[in-house]
Amino acid sequence: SPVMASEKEAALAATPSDSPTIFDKIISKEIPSTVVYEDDKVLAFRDITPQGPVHILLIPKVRDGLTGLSKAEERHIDVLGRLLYTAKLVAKQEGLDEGFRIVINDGPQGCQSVYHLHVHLIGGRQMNWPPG
Ligand code: IU
Repeated sequence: SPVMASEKEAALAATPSDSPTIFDKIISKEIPSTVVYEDDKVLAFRDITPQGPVHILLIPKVRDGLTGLSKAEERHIDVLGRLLYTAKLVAKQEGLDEGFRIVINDGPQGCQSVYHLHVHLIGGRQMNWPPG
């Protein structure tokens, strides 16, 4: 893929689609990543462009149409709950006892660049509000 100056540029260049994404290769370990948690349903690994001392992505191992949160259906409710609960476990594991930020970007305006639903867990520094 082309080198992008920013995550926003990457998001605006991304085409929302059901095509395979780089996360499939991360799940299959074809592309190495630093895995911090894994079970039969969820994989959590360190983001390659961390936005804080801790920046982890949590993804469903099977996408099942869940390209983004806006595509969620009732059948996804269990995995959606599992992703958030796992984020809490990983936050504890990472020692984020003072707090953390959970983000789900959706679509071009939400700055989504990879169309396989993912939950960002960011922590280890003071966050700001509103987000950019
Ligand atoms: P977004 O919410 O779609 O913008 O998040 C995609 C994230 O995936 C972003 O933070 C990237 O840094 C991250 N990422 C990654 O960790 N490894 C990769 O090979 C690619 C993107 I491409």
